[in-house]
Amino acid sequence: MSDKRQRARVQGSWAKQVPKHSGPSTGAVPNNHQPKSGSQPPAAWGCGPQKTTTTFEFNQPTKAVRDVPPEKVIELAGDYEISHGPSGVSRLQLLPGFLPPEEADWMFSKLLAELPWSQKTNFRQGEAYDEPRLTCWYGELPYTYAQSTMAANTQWHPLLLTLRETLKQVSGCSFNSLLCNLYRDGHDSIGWHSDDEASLGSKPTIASMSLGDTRVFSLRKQPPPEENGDYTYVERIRVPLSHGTLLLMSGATQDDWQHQVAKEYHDRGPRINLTFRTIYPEPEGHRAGTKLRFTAKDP
Ligand SMILES: O=C(O)CCC(=O)C(=O)O
Repeated sequence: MSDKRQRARVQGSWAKQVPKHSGPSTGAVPNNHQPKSGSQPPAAWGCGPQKTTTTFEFNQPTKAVRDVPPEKVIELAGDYEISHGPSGVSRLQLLPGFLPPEEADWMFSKLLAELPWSQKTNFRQGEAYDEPRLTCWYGELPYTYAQSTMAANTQWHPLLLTLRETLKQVSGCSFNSLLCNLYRDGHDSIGWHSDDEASLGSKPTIASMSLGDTRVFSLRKQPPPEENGDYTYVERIRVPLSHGTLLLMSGATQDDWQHQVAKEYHDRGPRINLTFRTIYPEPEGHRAGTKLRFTAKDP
């Protein structure tokens, strides 16, 4: 029987619906207990109390309400101290238009056509997966990350040697190696990580040159230990990297932040990213590709 008919039958007429009380929005729960009365017959008999009382109990929220910090955007040329912490100052330097457009166009098409691009297979918990991008490596030493090694390659493309020299003037760093990434379209990506392998040394400076379509370079702060690896409330920064832009990461950036280039679900053209680094021989007695924080703790 419908609620309306039930009320009509009980009350002998179309009864007014008991108004719903609106309680406080947080921490309040309805308490619809009927008053306990031994002497009153139940309402269903048509002669008991007709009114249903809705009361609310206020339960103090057990956890403080926390706001997710709004994502910051860095898109103008400048030096940015993105955090100060026990590991030191984390720094970004952004130089959009570092290469003039014609030079960037020319370099992009040469490198796209002439570098030895290939797809690397990495490992996670023993499972192999193909990287969702193409890469190539230059340096006198091999480079191991994600449990897979890129062999030493001293056959530098002449254009890359010229660029390396220019970057030395700007950054003061003598980079001895280079990881090149080719994102073929918006579906290619690189997941959250830090460039913090022991072979890159402590507080590395990394010079990252972008050519081709713009992609968003995102950073998220490492959560404090009490968050148990939960990144929900950490600070986030997005940096759009356009054709010809140079980004320098230095100080504690690799200790205190992670970065990624996420997949995009609208059309993106190809993009080349060149990350110049300084690489050192793997510390003695350590497995290649070990993260610095694990190496530092070991005896
Ligand atoms: O493509 C980029 O801008 C980032 C590349 C990167 O994170 C890396 O090579 O470690």
